[in-house]
Amino acid sequence: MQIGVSAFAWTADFRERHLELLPRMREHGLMAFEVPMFVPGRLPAAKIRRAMEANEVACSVCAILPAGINPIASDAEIRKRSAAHLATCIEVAAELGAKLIGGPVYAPIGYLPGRRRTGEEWEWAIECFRSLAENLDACEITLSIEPVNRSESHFLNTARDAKALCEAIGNSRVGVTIDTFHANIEEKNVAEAIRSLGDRLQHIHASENDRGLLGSGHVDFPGIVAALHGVEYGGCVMIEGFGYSADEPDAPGAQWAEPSVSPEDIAFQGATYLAGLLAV
Ligand code: LER
Ligand code: MN
Repeated sequence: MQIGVSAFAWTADFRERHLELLPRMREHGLMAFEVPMFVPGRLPAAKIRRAMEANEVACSVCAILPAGINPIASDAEIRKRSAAHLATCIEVAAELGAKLIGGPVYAPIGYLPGRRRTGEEWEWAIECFRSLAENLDACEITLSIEPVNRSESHFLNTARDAKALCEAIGNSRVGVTIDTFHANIEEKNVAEAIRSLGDRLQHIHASENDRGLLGSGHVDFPGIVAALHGVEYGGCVMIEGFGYSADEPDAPGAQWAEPSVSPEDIAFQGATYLAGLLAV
C-alpha cells in the first residue's frame, strides 16, 4: 500500500505552483498526489505530468462535477453532455499520467432533489458508466466511484450500493472508492464495508470525521488498516483532509479547517500517522 495526499488539503483549484510541494511530499513518504478536477481543460496537464514523473510521484484524479453536468438528470441532453464531460475527464486524467480517476461522478455535490433515488436514475447512471468503457480501455484507467454522505448526494451513500452499481455496470475497470469521512457517517461498520467490497475496492480516501488531522478524531484507522490488510488491498491510501492557509482563501479548508492546522500538517502529520499504522 502506498500513501498519498489529495491536493484538496491545499486547494480546490490546482495550479502549477502546487507542484512545488512534490519534493517535500516525497521526503515525508507521500508517493502519490491526487488532483481535484472540476473543469478538466483548466488543469496544466502537461506540466503536472512532467513534474509528477520527475519526482516519481504517482498521480490520481478526483473528479467533482461542475454546474450543468449531471449523469442522472431527467433531461436526456444533460445526460448526454455529462457522459461527454466524463469522457473528457478520463482523457485529461490520462494526459496527467493518472491510472485512476475517482470521485462522486454520478451527480454534482449537493444535488439533493428531496426524495429517494429512483429506478430511472439508477439505470441512467449504469448507461452513462457503461458508455465510458472504450474511453477507460483506451486510456488504461480505472474509474473508482465514491459513495458520499447524505448531505452531499441522495444517489449513492454506502459501499453496498456502490458495489451493486459496479456489478450492474459490469466492467472490471470500474470500482469503488471508500472515503472514511463519508463511510463514518453512512456505514454501520466501516471495516466491514471495506471487507464487503473485496477486489471492487480500488481506492481509499483516509479522512478524519472532521476532515482534520488523521488520528485526532474518532475514525477507527487501526481497524480500517486491518481490514485493508485483510482484503489484500494493494492500492493507495490517499489522505483527503482540509487545512487552513491564508494564501488559499477559496480552498475548502478556508471554511472548515481549524486555523491552527495547515495543509502541510494534514499531509505530513497524516503520512507519519498512517505509516505507523501500516507498519504494524
Ligand atoms: C471527494 O472525494 C469527496 O469526498 C467529496 O466529499 C468532496 O466534496
Ligand atoms: Mn473523498
